[in-house]
Amino acid sequence: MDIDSGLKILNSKPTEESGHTQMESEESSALKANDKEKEEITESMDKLHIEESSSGLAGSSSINFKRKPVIIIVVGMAGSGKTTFMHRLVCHTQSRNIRGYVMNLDPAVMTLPFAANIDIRDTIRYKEVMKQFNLGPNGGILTSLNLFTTKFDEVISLIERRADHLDYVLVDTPGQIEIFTWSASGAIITEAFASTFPTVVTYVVDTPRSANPMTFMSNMLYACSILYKTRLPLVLAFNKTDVAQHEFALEWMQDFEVFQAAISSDHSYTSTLTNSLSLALDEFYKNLKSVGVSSVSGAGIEAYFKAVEESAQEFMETYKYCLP
Ligand SMILES: Nc1nc2c(ncn2[C@@H]2O[C@H](COP(=O)(O)OP(=O)(O)O)[C@@H](O)[C@H]2O)c(=O)[nH]1
Ligand SMILES: [Mg+2]
Repeated sequence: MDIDSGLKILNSKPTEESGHTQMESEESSALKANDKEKEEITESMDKLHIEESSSGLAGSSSINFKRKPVIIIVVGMAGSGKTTFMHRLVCHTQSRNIRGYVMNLDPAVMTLPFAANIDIRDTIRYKEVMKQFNLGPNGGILTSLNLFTTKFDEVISLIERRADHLDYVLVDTPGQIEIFTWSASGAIITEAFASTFPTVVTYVVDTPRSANPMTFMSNMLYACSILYKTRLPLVLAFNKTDVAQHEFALEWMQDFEVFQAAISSDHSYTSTLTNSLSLALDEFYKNLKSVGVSSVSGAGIEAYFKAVEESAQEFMETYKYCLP
C-alpha cells in the first residue's frame, strides 16, 4: 500500500473494460481487506515519510525539459463535469490512437468511468486518513493529496521514462476545486509538471448553470484567478452543450455591451459591480481559448484538442520562461 508499490501496479494501456474490471476487483478486495486496512494505512503512513531527494524538492529532480507529453490538468467547480470530460478525452484518445496517460488525483471518488494509469486511491485511502488524523471529508482529501505530493517526484520520473511513448497526460483533480487550486500540494504538483513538460490547465464550465449572468461572472472570476495563480495557458471548456449551447457565453466574452444588456434590468449593487467587472475581465477574455464541448455526446472534442495544441505551443514560447 505504500506509494512505491502503488506505482508498480500501474497499467500502461488504459481501456474502459480494464477500468471496470480493475474497479470491481478493487471494490471486492476492499471489502475483504476491511479488517486489515487500518494496519496497512499505519504502515503506509510510516513509509510515506518525506525523504530529501538529491535535488531537494519533489519534482525538481528533472533536469531536461521535454516537449512531450503535454500535461492537461482538468479543474472546475464540483459537478461541472470534470470526470465525465476526462472519460470523453480518454475515449477520444483511444479511438484516434493518440497515446494518453491518465491520472486521478481525487482520493474521494467512488468509481471512475475510465481506467487510470496512476490513481491516488491505489496509494492513499482517504477514509483511513480521516480516521487516523481525526479529520472531516475536506481535511481528509487535502491531507491525502499532501501525502501523495510528498512522492510526486516519483510520478514525474515515471512519466519522464515513458515520455517518448506518450502524447498527453490527462489529470483529473478533486471534486472541490479549492482543494487543488488553493493548496500547497496543488501548487507543487502544478509546478512539478510545468517545470518538466508543457502544461495546460483546462477549466471546465457548467454551461447550463452559467446562463445566469451573475453565475457566469462568478465562474469567470474563478477561471481568471486560476490563470493568475498557475501562470499557465488556460483553455475554457464550456461543458454540457448538449443541454445548453455556449454561444451566449462567447458573445458575452467578445462584447461586454451584450453582457451588460443581459443585466440591464437589474439595478442592484451586484449588477453595477458585475458591469464594472465585465470591463475589467475584457483583457482576460481576449487572451483566452474557449471551446464548447459535450462530455456526453463528444461534440467539440476535436476543437478542444486543437486549442490544447495551440496552448502547448504558447507554453513553449511564452510561459516556460516565466516559471519560477
Ligand atoms: N448532459 C450532460 N451532463 C453531463 C455532462 N458532463 C457531465 N455531466 C453530468 O454532470 C454531473 C457531474 O459530473 P462529474 O463528471 O461527476 O463532475 P465533477 O464533479 O466535476 O467530476 C454528472 O451527473 C454527469 O453525468 C455533459 O456534457 N452533458
Ligand atoms: Mg470528479
